[in-house]
Amino acid sequence: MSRRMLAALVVATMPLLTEVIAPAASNGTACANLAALTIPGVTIRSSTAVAAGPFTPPGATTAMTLPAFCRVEATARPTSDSDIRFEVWIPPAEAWNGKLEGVGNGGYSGAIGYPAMATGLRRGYAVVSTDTGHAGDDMKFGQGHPEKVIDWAYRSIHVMTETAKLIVRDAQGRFAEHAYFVGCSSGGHQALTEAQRYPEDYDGIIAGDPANNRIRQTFAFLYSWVSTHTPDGKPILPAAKLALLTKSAVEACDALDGLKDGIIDDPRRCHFDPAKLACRGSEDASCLTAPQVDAARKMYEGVKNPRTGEPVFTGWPRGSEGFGESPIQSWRQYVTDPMEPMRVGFFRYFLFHDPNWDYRTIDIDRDLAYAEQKLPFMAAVEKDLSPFKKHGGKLLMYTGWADPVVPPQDTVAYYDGVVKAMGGLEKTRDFYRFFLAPGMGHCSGGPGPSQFDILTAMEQWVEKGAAPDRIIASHITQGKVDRTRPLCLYPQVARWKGTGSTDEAANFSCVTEAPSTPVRRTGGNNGAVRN
Ligand SMILES: [Ca+2]
Repeated sequence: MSRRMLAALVVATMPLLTEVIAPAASNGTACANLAALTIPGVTIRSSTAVAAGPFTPPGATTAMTLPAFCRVEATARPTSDSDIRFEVWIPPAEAWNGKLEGVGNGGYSGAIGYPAMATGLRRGYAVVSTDTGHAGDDMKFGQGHPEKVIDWAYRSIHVMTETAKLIVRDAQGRFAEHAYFVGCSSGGHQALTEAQRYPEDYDGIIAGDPANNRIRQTFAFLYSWVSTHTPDGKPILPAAKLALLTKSAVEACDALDGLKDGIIDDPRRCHFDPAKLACRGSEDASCLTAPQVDAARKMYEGVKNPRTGEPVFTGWPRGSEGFGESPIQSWRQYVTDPMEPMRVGFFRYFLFHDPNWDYRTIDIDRDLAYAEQKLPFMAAVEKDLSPFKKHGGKLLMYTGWADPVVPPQDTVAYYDGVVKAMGGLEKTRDFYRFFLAPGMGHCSGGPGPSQFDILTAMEQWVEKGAAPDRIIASHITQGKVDRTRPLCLYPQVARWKGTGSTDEAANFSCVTEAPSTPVRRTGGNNGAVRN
């Protein structure tokens, strides 16, 4: 149902509320009275004015400090099996920036994204987030509930967005002037889904490290797990060997970009072979056994169709193996640590409807074809974005070159595919711009600068017509900025100008071709040589 049709229904069913009950500061409806709002298929469970100060969201143990807002809890049931919970937080009229922000989720998370909502609210946005139609990260929710799988895959974000627009309109007495969606990981998948399926939902969409090629990515998780575990399920590559791989890959490839700064600028140019680390005698901390070499090679190479040899999904980039202490900063969290292949529930509960399905029985040729036929909506890979462009929408995408969860090569391939479908780079950049972050992990962290304000870039683009050519990113250690760099408009890359600190963004240019810059040694992240 279109926004106009829904709006007409709301107006028709409650002509008095919006006209008569108006708080002093606006022509909108007082917070408590929003509970009486009637929207087809939606139940408003509560609407409460929350005073400025500490607020502890459901499921959290610590309070966050928030400005005053109107908290609306609602449930949408677009199908009889749907139970899509979402919250809309609305600033008071005088604090509202006139805009709506939808925030994305992570993983198969059945949880409202309160921290992201808080960030938006503090900027003056009305914000909305959903649990995507189920509670918890366990994929069992899909067993026998195909409609809930659809709610997770694309419907919940669309429904929360349409409904939030109406709730905000009622609260403020007018529609938001602009709507933005911001998400990373699964949130990046949701972002691209919105651009592909619902081109009118948002004026600006930010897709970070998007896990949009979801079906093939899930097959890659399974293949990678099998490749990195013994037949009885023991991990072949311990954490220390993952760190050794990163250290060795960076040593081998750091200077390829002309600057020895601890970052592999573009891992596609890095062909470090783990066989270089093969143990000559017995295994020790500085070498890899033959099975470890083989496992690492398979991780880099990616999945191929066993029958045709065609690539199914790219491998993971060199530099992503183990660059940090936490499991998400390495292959551990999604590949080597789990007791079974990550997201094996996709096969058990969504695809084969068999909780006992054994991953050892997979036939990638046969089962991939089946999955893409049965669950095509699980992936957001449509490359013709003409409807979104025609609507005037703007799309900003970013990803980390050292992402150990969603391989950046696949994100690049998607963007290149869109460029082809849309008739070239210029016709794509008009509405869709891509920024790669060298040395950044999955959505954040890593040796490269990974903190940047892309929402401001989006606001400038949508509201002022200023399309971003570069985005300044910071690397922060213990709260202190120790390096800044520009993230360049793809396919441009950042190159040091040859003078000044290599830790300051101003000393870098965004260039299309890498010039033959002399190699400069800086001794890691913190020990840069300054001119
Ligand atoms: Ca480098």
